[in-house]
Amino acid sequence: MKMVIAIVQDHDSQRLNDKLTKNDFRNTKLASTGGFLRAGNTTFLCGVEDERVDELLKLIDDTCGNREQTVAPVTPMGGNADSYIPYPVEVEVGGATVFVLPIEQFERF
Ligand code: 2BA
Ligand code: 2BA
Repeated sequence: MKMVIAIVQDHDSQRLNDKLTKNDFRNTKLASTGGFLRAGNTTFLCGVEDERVDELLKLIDDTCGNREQTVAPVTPMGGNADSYIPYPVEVEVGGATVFVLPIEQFERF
């Protein structure tokens, strides 16, 4: 058995939760905060049999994979108009940070 820890964007968490439950991956969802951006993210703990780890990783990748998103320009309020980009730009958002740990013992009391 393995413990898969997946840190994902809040934006993806509901969809990931739905897919995990639908595919019979038992899981626990924690509200977490990234140390760098200090913004909220979501951490999933998922204890899973060894033979289903790859299936789980694929599900996380498919649900939370990086994607390009178009960000509309924001008109500068005063300040330096030289840096203003007057057209939408593509940025990369999403993705997941995943750790797979061995489980020494699993009990349900
Ligand atoms: P929940 O996911 O909200 O599940 C609550 C209870 O619902 C479970 O109790 C179990 O009796 C039932 N249940 C959950 N998923 C099921 C399914 N796919 N089919 C049938 N019954 C299901 P517990 O097994 O005692 O788990 C209590 C809580 O412990 C779970 O809350 C979850 O937060 C965590 N948990 C359990 N197994 C886990 C695992 N493999 N990985 C991560 N967290 C787990
Ligand atoms: P990611 O590398 O995709 O990480 C997203 C979130 O995953 C992180 O949020 C953190 O909560 C968690 N995480 C990533 N690596 C981890 C690790 N080794 N152990 C435990 N948790 C981990 P944030 O810390 O807020 O970081 C958000 C994004 O900022 C990161 O995205 C990365 O692109 C960037 N970043 C983080 N630290 C950086 C640094 N020291 N220098 C430059 N960019 C950094």
